[in-house]
Amino acid sequence: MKQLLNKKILLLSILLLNVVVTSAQNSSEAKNTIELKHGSHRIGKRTDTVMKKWRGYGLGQFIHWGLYAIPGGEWNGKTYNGAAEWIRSWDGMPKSTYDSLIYRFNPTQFNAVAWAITAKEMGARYVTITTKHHDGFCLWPSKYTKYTVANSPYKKDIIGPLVKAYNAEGIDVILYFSIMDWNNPNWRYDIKTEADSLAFEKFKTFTRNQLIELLTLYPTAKGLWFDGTWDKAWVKQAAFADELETEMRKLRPGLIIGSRFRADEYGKRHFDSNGAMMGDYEQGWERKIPNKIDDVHGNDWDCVMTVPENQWGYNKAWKGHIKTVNELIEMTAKCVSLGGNFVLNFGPKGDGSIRQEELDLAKGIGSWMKVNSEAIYNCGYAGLEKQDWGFFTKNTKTNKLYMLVFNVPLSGDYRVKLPARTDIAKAYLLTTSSSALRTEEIHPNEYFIHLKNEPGKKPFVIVLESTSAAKGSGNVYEKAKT
Ligand code: JFZ
Repeated sequence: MKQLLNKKILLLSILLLNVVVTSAQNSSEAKNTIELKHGSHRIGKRTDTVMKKWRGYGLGQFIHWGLYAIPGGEWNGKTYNGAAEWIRSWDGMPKSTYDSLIYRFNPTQFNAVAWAITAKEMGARYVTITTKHHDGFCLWPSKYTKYTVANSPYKKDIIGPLVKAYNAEGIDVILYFSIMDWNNPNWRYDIKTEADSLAFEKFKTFTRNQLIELLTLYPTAKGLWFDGTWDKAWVKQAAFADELETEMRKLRPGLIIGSRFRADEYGKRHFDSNGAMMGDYEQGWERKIPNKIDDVHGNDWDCVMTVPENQWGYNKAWKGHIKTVNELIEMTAKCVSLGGNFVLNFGPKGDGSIRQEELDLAKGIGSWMKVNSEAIYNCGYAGLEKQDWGFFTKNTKTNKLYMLVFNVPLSGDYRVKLPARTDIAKAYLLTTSSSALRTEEIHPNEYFIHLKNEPGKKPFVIVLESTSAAKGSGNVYEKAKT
């Protein structure tokens, strides 16, 4: 009897162990699970309406604007070879000279409404705006430092009018905020002495005050985009950052915070020591796009992209490859096909105007989006095998399937593999829904869609309507028994 009971207990514990191990693997792909106080606080994706909306944005705009737009990557006739917004870190420009740029900040051409209209016409559904970059200059009149727009010749708030103008166009705003602050005397890269520790405590209070101030002044902001969080001093603040995140979420329920805000108590960033993502979406896709769905580990994510390579702030002399309209549309399609959003960066000039190259790109993307945004907005991963002609997306509300074509096959045959027991009911061009394209079943659940190729200059979309089929169509032979 006792033996039987022991056996039962053993069996039960094996079963339980299995459940624990598989759920840990499913949730975080963790091999070992250790107890964490300041790791991830949520398993799986957020399911609330704010995050669902974020997931469906598809296309966004990033804005990097600050004092660095005035030198635009050049100082005293010399060119800085790094990212324009990092010019203060360059020996070629003395720090005090950089900091005095505040007295030259007077963007007479700045027009918040014009920026918002440009974004709207591009088809962006959210915008991330730098409220304060690493240089510490605040585009809002912060009470907690003198280094703000209020003390520049311009005097006025920039963030408020931008939030208002973008919201008026139906575009949600995310506030970019750099924790690292080169202007604040209490900022430290690391904490090595008692004095460092005292200074950094003050810096933490300052950071908290500014964040609460931003959320209070701009209550419609949907989220915060954190940056400058990689230095040791901040990485050591797991408890403080965790508490601050909780406080901000309490103040603004639904607030969206990416994985780049805080580290866990072992100093692990983005993903905690158990491999679980911290925050609401993965913020590591910077100027790079995942190649396959496994790369995103079931997480929400967005990709932020520059027009030339690694220039966020305004740089007078763009060098190297400049991305084209079609290339940027392809990146948008690729991101959406893998369940992410694509965010294109703009670096307005020191006078507040947007450079012509960026206006042209916005216009070009926008004219494509006007026709094809149905295949981008509220769309995501379609669960189908990737094909050479381009990307599949699927509308999460209507379940409609889209084929976004970037590489036209010379044969005119577009291969599609559907899951078992699904048939194509209808295929048609998004622009001409009334005429169906000819489809041919070539293997069970595998099709060619035939489309006479016309030399086009723009990527285009084929809509697929599928139905579930109880049996095969009977049009193909049985599989060989190998
Ligand atoms: C940061 C900033 O330093 C840069 O100026 C810009 O604002 C950009 C959006 O963010 O740069 C980074 C941050 C993280 C990575 C790369 C560049 N990263 O994780 O690969």
